[in-house]
Amino acid sequence: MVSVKSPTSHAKVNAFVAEMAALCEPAQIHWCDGSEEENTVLCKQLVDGGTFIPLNEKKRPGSYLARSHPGDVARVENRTFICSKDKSDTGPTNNWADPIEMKATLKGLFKGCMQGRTMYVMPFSMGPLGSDISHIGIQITDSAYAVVNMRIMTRMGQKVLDVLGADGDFVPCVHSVGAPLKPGEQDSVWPCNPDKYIVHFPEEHAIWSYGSGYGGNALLGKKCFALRIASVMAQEEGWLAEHMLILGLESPKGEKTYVAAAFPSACGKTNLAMIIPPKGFEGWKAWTVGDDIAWLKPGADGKLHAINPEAGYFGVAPGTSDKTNPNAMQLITKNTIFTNCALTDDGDVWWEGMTDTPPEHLIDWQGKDWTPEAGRPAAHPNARFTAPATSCPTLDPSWDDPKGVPVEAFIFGGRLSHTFPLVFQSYDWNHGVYLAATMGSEATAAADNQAAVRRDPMAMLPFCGYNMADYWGHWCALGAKLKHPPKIFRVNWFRRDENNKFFWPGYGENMRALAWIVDRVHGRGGAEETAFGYAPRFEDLTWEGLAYPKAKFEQLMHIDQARAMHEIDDQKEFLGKFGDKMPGAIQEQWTKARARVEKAGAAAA
Ligand code: SAT
Ligand code: MN
Repeated sequence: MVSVKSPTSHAKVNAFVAEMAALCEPAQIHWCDGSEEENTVLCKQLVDGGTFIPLNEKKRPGSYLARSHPGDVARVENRTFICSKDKSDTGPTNNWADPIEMKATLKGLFKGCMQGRTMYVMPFSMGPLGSDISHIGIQITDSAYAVVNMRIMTRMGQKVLDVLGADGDFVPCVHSVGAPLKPGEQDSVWPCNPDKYIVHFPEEHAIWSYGSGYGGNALLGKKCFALRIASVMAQEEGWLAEHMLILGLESPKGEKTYVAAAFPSACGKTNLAMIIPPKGFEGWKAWTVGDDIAWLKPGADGKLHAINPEAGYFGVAPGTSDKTNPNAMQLITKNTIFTNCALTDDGDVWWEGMTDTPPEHLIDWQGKDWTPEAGRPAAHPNARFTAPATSCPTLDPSWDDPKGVPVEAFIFGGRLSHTFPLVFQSYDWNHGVYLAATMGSEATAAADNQAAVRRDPMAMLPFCGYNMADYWGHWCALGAKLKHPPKIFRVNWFRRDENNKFFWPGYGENMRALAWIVDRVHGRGGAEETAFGYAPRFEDLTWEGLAYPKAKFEQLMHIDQARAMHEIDDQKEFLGKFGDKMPGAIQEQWTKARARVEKAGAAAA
């Protein structure tokens, strides 16, 4: 092994790197400085090795396309483990393994796993450098692809070591694609291993990931650190690590209100993070702080202050277009890494939904010729773009502020055809926690029957690093301590009418619900009490610029007693999984919610 001089005097960092080098046996070690020059060298190396295809410099300057191994295209939830000492601390919604046994398994897998490869050492900051809300990680990896992606997604390099100093805290993150090279062996374009392990040690605050080079499996700052390990740190230290976008809404008068919102996948989270106010909202501005993750800490002012721990967007490409999200389309015009998108004949990328008519010829995500008659998607459904936040046209001026931004509302939603109105507000904090704990999306887009709701509490189901019931308890406890807790709302953009058509146009028009939320936050918006919460009447929303009949709005907001009762009784099965870990406050909220629906039914009868 070629040893290089460490650029830090941090003894624990140096010991960690030495220990990993001894275990993984790389051919060489490279400490990432995060510089432009380093990035240029790594990208060239990825091009030379066939992992990166440079895109047309005129159409997508500074951009590349990568195609992964067909067996390595997404996060692997069934190979994701939370290894707490006590199994009950992992809870019924996570995979548990004994930490001592798992460490032994991993040490076996990692022994010699970087032979013939470079071990990169990446110091990275989740959040603005030096912010009280930020935290630092050190990722070891044998993937240059992971390095160039992490350089976009985090603040990475020497500047982080400078902040860390000689004894700062860091989360050790160990990653290998699990494909050692024999002397003289030709590397593959996307090295990986069929055996995959994404492992978290919550008590140690450590992450080990083996076998995958894709997305959250390899960019360990994202879901592994910023959600699973950070949620544990947040419980220990009294803050929140959430799967939320952060959006700043500025009125024509210059009043700025920040909201944070959590949705399960396929609910248009990136679109909402980059929303364009519709007709009738002239003078309003929507600012993006983050599209995926929020860290929120209580401030001296009694409010929650949020940062986006990331510095880039790792977004789903299919479905993104000038119609659905023009801001995202602008975000990815340059300096973007595309993964598993299709390649056009003129060296650009394409994916399903980008244009109404597909190009006549493409090279698909597996490198094969493709025509519209092919009968298979040209881009993988989980094809991604990695783009720097600084390219986002709606980037909030405070996105990099170490103090974060004050969050005044939490918004939770799902994709639900029936039962749930467009928007309503919880009666209080704990009621809001209950509404978030029981949220979810329909397992299938059902036409008329009452489809099963796949519960995804706070959209954290695969991302909470400890027992979900303890997490709800933490939410309740934190809210009680805040002088000015955010108000909590539920939204549903996806309700369908009796013809199975969406009731609500969605996209930019969602601004009408957001504006009501802003009004409620500032104590202005009108509302009525319903079985679910405070809900807007027709006259409480702004209708300028949209012809939406009052009768239709009333249907959109209607709570059907039988459906509501079915929903509440259905929640019992999910909540029951947590046994006596279940916080009494949530149990109580469920009982109250059921009583409200019962009472509304009796009043209507
Ligand atoms: O691959 S990521 O984990 O970064 C994105 C996702 O699957 O949610
Ligand atoms: Mn996400």
